[in-house]
Amino acid sequence: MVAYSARVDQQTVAQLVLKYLALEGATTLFGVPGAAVMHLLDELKLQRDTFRYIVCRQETGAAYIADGYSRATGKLGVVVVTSGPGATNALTGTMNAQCGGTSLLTISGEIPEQYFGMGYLQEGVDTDLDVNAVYAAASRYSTLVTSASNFQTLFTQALRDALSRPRQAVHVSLPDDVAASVVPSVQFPTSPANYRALPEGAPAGLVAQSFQHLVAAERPLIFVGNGTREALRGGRLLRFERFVEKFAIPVMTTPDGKAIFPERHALSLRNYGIAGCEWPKYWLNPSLMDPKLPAKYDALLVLATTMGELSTNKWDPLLVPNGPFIQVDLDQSVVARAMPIELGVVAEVGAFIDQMCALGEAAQPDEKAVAARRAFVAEIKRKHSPFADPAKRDSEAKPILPQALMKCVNEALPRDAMVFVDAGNCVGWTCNDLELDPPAEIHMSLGMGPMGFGVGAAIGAKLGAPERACVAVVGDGAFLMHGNEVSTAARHRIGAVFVVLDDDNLLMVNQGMNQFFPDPKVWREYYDIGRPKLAELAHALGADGYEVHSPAEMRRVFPEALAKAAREKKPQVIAARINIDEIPPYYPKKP
Ligand SMILES: Cc1ncc(C[n+]2csc(CCOP(=O)(O)OP(=O)(O)O)c2C)c(N)n1
Repeated sequence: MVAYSARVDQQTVAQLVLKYLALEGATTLFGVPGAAVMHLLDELKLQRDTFRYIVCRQETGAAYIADGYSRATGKLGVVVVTSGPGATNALTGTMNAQCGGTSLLTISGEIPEQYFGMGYLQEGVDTDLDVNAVYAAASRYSTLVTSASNFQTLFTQALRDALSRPRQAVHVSLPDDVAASVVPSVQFPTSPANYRALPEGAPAGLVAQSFQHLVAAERPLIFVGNGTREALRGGRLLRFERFVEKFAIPVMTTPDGKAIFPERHALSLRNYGIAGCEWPKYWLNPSLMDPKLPAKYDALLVLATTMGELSTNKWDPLLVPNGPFIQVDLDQSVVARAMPIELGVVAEVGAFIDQMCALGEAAQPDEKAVAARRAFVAEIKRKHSPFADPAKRDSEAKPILPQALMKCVNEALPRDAMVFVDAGNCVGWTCNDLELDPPAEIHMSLGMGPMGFGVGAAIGAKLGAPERACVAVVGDGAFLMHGNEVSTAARHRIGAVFVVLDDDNLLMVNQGMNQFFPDPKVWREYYDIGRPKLAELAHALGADGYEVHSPAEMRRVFPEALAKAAREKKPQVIAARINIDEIPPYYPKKP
């Protein structure tokens, strides 16, 4: 008989927690310790040959670090924090992981149950704060484990939800006395397959219908979202490339999905949406290329994007084709959420792509149509730069134009680098001015866009993938918000690299307010941040710090920092003084 579980005797709940995490391969945990989680912390210490508990500087940062770790490794990100303020601090990072599609488990300790409601320090159950309710409103699943007897049911539910597809964030509140309680005997699973399963299929009939729509169109387009990232890592990408080449179907991505499809591929229209590439609009509206051509393309296949504001240019009607609009997603709640479609397909996107490629391999394209499409995409690229302002990318001006800074970053990035983008103008500049191909990856968090995400995520990713260069592109304001985690990186010899857009301002908001309520001088002074010395701050936190003022300096310093990060496993912070007058292409150009 096959054993689905084995008997385990005399384990504490804390030991069982770690047994489950070991089963999931989740042996690196992040957080800030505290009293309400002490039995779990003690168990982590006792099992320190197996488990690594990375003590971070603040719990939100810990959750961003766990998020980056999960993105780089594919494993569950785990955050362990104390009750009360520890739990609430971790909330932003946890809800951001939910919104960004990362598997994240936040375990917050809770005070012993016998003291519920009595005014115990940092209680989060029966007083002003209800931690479980707070997390229930901000993540996929939140639970309070009230006894050893319900621990297994509740904890495996958390794992099932966190590691589902799409990936999600969950929370478990664990009172310290429950963590310490001994379970005389339980049946323990032998593999995660004993308590969770993943969706694998795609409905063949609907894939065939989608394929027919696509190949029958004159000007079809595929729109790739961040939800395809895992499916298109590795071998399947090559097959997908052959498919689009055979039928000459151009591919654009969302900003979060940037570079999942190689941006230098002949059929890549790069990223659409916020500060996107210049190319997609000419495909969406061919009459921009030639007034005799139609003002609309005629078929859209959307693969695994939630079609949020920044991915769709606020649901631009231009995105709606004059023909079939097909949306594929595993999460049926986002299919047709904000834009009506013709055909919705609930499917695992990898299976969908496999089946579509198989249909393509067996089919014969209309060679004339294929040649015409190929020529049209090539013409778009010949006539138009992908960048909003290509000359500025080449500028040697001082202070550095952000476009030129991105070019310097681009040129020195190793081919398998991972770039993490924070919230601020770093979004606009990376979206518009970086060009990347797999295996390089660029990660954003544009559902929530919290400041500090990129700082933490680059650290977690570097810990998870030490052989890859992990680079955060971040504003000075966000760096001040969560840059203390550089100290975590220094303490644990994590050589992440931080490129800080040093403009002495909360510039995205300054420029945004000025766009809607023009008053340039006042906004600039209002959101000025007092010229902090970021390179010195970096030194103080245990990193190497650099200040660069020109592209020439950046071309020298950035490769040096990358090399030092790899060689010495020491975080590197480059404060790049940029020109504050440059505005990313967020806003339509004034005529
Ligand atoms: C946690 C959080 N608070 C506030 C905001 C709103 N916000 C978006 S961008 C931005 C300015 C960021 O400043 P900085 O990091 O210096 O980047 P810059 O815009 O100057 O490039 C702010 C305050 C946010 N996204 N996240």
